[in-house]
Formats: sequence, structure tokens, C-alpha cells
Amino acid sequence: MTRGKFITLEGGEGVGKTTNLIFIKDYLQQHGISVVVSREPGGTQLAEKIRQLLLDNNSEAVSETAELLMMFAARAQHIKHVIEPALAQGHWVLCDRFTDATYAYQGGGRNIKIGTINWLENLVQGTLKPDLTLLLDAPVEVGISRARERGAFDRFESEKIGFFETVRRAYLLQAELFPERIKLIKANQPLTDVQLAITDVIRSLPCLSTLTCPTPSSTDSVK
Ligand code: T5A
Repeated sequence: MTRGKFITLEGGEGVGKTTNLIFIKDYLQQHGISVVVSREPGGTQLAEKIRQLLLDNNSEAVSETAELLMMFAARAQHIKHVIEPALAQGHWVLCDRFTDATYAYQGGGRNIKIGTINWLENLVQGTLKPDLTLLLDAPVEVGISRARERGAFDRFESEKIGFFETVRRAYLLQAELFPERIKLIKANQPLTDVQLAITDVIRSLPCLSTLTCPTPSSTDSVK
């Protein structure tokens, strides 16, 4: 059994990750690839409960360390019960956020030492890394105004603009550090153009290079 590919979508609030995840899933399925779609934090029953705790606007402030550990606790469950079994069975896994988000939000946004995140990454993931990461990048105001249209802000979305600027810079640094894996997509353009750019990157994967390109169409977000 050939192991599946692990593709992650990353970026700041409201840049279009969920919308484009559905587009990529449809694209791959049209080409006969079996796809498992998931998200972080979340993806299993327990990890979804942790997600709830992380996103709720709790009356008790969440410490930076607790936040970091909860992200990795959810990730450990997700890897063991969803990601690894799916990849081993030859399915492709498409995930809305993964560890690059921890480097961006907890490393950049919360100023946690990169060495600490790196240590937890090794502990929880071992050798598991995404085969491809699409980083959707747009000015912070664009993403926030798109997210605002969806309704009330969660605990992260309630942060100040400066926090999201730092998150964005940290993401761009990740892309500079890992140019082979992380492909930057300009998300501040019409959805069809974003999806054309995504299709180009997906088709450049060696196992997909011979596929033809379907016409991108706008897809509804699941959120
Ligand atoms: N987190 C997560 C951490 O701090 N550390 C971690 O390690 C991890 C894994 C999770 C939160 O957890 C934090 C980060 C997050 O704050 P989330 O729900 O996964 O939260 O993330 P959000 O960014 O909040 O998700 P959003 O739904 O807000 O953003 P998306 O998925 O990027 O955006 P999407 O697809 O829902 O689109 C938003 C709106 O914009 C429209 C869509 O139709 C939708 O209405 N849109 C466009 N409009 C015009 N032009 C385009 N090109 C468009 N693309 C999308």
C-alpha cells in the first residue's frame, strides 16, 4: 500500500483556508484520490473538546503554556487516531491548520520560544511532517473583515490587530525557512484566481503532474 500524502492549509484568520480545503478535496477526488479532510485543533472527539476549550471566550484567562500544551495534546490525539491511520491506508489527508499554526500563533503571537515548540513537535510528531503546505497570505484587515461577516469572534479572533500582524510575519518566516514544503498563495484576490494558483501548486506534486486541470469554481465554506 502506497502511503497517502499529507497536505495542510495555513494562514491567518479568514484568509480562505476552509473554503479552499473543500476546493482541493473536490479536485483530488475528481482525480480518483481518496481524501480525508480534517482540522486543527480538532479532528477527533477529544481533540474537538479541546478545540472548544481553546476557542471559547472563557472567563478564566488561558495561560500561554496551557494554550500551547492543549494544541499539542489535541494534535497527539489527531495524529494517532486520524492522520497516521489514514496515511497508512493510502488516503490523502487534507488538514485545516497544523503545526505551522503553532509556530505562528504561539511562537509569533504569544512569544513562546521556538525551541520549546520544536521540542514538543518532535515529541508529538516524531518524523511526521506535511508533504505540502499551502500558506494563504493576505493583509490582516482583509482576513478579519471576512471573518467578521461570519458572526461573533472566538477567543483568538478577539485579539488585537498587532497580534495578527505578528502571526502573519511568523507564518511568512516559516515559508522562508521551508520553501520546498510551504508554498505561498496570495489570498487577497478573487477566489477563482486563488484556486487557479492552488491548482498549479497541487499539479506540481510529482504524483499529480500528469493530471488535467478542472475549471475552478467558487465553493461554500463549511463554517
Ligand atoms: N490555532 C490553531 C493556534 O493558535 N495554534 C495552532 O496550533 C492551531 C492549529 C482555529 C484557531 O486556533 C488557532 C488559530 C485560530 O485562531 P479556525 O477556525 O481554524 O480557528 O481558524 P480561522 O482562521 O478562525 O478560520 P476561519 O474560518 O475564520 O478562516 P478561513 O477558514 O481561513 O476562511 P474561510 O474559508 O472560512 O473564509 C472566510 C470568508 O471569506 C470568504 C469565504 O466565502 C468566507 O465567507 N472568502 C473570500 N471572499 C472573497 N475572496 C476570496 N478570495 C475569499 N476566500 C474566502
